[in-house]
Amino acid sequence: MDLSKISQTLITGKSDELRQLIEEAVNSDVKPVDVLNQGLLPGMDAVGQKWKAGEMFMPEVLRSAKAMSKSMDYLRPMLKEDELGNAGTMVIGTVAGDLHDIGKDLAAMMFEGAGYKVVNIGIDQSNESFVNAVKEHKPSLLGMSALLTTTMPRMGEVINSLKEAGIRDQITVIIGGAPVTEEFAQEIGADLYAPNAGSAVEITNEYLQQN
Ligand code: B12
Repeated sequence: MDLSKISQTLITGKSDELRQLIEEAVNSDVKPVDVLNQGLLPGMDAVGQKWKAGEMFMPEVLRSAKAMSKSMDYLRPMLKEDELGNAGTMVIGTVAGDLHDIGKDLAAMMFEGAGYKVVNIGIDQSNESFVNAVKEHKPSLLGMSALLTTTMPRMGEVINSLKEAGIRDQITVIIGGAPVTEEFAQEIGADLYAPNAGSAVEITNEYLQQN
């Protein structure tokens, strides 16, 4: 099945049609993780680009985002079936002042699919909430997302708070979000940066194998 149809339908935001296509794909033995990686993720990336280029407007973007969420609700239980085993716990959230969660939720889902127990603490999370969540859930991995250049500095602050609490060394920190870069990750002392949700698990697993 041509999974680019799924990308195209996601861009149009037609939830029912999209659901039908996803069901067809899954029923014709396409792996749910491929529906996500080769259908939905490229579609959502295109939505971001089209909005930036002025080819899509906010109501359309939101329609696509809603269709993406609904598709995620449908796919999530199936991705869990793909689990490779118990890879550990991950805490993930969007930093304070930032309400964007589509990319963060996609990253969370990819880690779930790879066998992590994911504790998604949501959007607009204070530095303290991140530290408290790490203390409470004792994850091996902490993921932070920021979509605004103005909220990116919160990531460095969370890392500093973790150091102050004496727990920085117990976890691997991975950051992401459209404005985030590898250089920025190094600057603030994060362990890892992933440019997209699709590559995040691979980057993490490679790093964990070497460290
Ligand atoms: C959808 C959207 C919104 C929606 C968010 C809905 C939601 N539930 O998330 C709404 C309408 C609420 C919104 C609001 C605003 N937005 Co907005 N938004 C976007 C938009 C169009 C798409 C973001 C998105 O979902 N992309 C699709 C996902 C799949 O991509 P992604 O988030 O980058 O995630 C991928 C990777 O980055 C990575 N990733 C992301 N997080 C993480 C975390 C980890 C741990 C890892 C490993 C990977 C990872 O994996 C993901 C999948 O591959 C972007 C444009 C863009 N090109 O990014 C603007 C954009 C981010 N928004 C912008 C702005 C300015 C705003 C507002 C200030 C607008 C306003 N004037 O009110 C507000 C701010 C609200 C706030 N306080 O946060 C600007 C930011 C500019 C900047 N440089 O700071 C952008 C870039 C648009 C632009 N070109 O101007 N927005």
